[in-house]
Amino acid sequence: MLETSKPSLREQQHPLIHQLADCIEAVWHRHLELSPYELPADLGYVEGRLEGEKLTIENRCYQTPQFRKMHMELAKVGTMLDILHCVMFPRPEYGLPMFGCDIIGGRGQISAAIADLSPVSSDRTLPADYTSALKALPAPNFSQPRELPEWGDIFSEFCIFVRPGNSEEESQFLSRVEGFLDIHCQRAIAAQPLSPEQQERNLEGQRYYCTKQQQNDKTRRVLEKAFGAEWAENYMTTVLFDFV
Ligand code: BLA
Repeated sequence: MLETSKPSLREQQHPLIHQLADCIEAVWHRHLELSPYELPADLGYVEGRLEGEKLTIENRCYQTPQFRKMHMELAKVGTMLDILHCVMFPRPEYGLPMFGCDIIGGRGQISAAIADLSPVSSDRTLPADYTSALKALPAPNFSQPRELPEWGDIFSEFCIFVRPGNSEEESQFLSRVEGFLDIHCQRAIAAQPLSPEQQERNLEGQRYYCTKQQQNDKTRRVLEKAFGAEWAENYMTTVLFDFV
């Protein structure tokens, strides 16, 4: 019998989401030694209903010697909502920032595209080699920047949060995220383990980052409406933004 594998959700999503999902995986495979990461039981692939439409969530998750968890999630609610969510959680042994990206679209238009390398050090600044590499990327030029929410103090000066105005801006977003990922993976491979005291401070920084992200009411509301408050709380604290 012919083995047919289920087509990935990205085939049905906005082209920017599809391209970025492919790009993230390509960069990960290019630079890193990936092993599987098991998500909590039953949370790899999830279906629910939201306002009469089917909500589908598809998760991919890996780990490497440098990252304890690299998570990419694709979600789709009928034709209403298309989502890509991605976070790379570094192992605390290394002084690496958090890569995070979220793209939200609906009815053919992206309303929010955000990406950052967010510091976790106690002075809340990025390592100097990150800063210089990020400054060397082409300067971003977007016509519709968006304002960060109150909890957004976790993001760096390099964070981009925009509504892409046209296909040129969509490509620009894609290139910039690829730039972030290349810089991040190259530095991760070269990273050296830190002292136990510094490791503890990195963990503090990761906890702060996750606690703030858990305050994103827009994410919570979508999950609550489809799956209920308890499920949403569990998903946000064990799959999206867990910490140790
Ligand atoms: C915004 N996130 C949003 C929005 C929705 C979601 C519906 C509002 C879009 C808009 O205002 O146009 C929903 N995002 C989700 C859902 C999931 C998700 C349901 O990931 C998962 C299933 N969010 C992240 C990460 C970052 C992030 C990693 O998950 C950043 C690195 C940021 N999302 C983020 C920010 C906003 C947002 C800053 C805007 C919040 C606001 O304006 O209040």
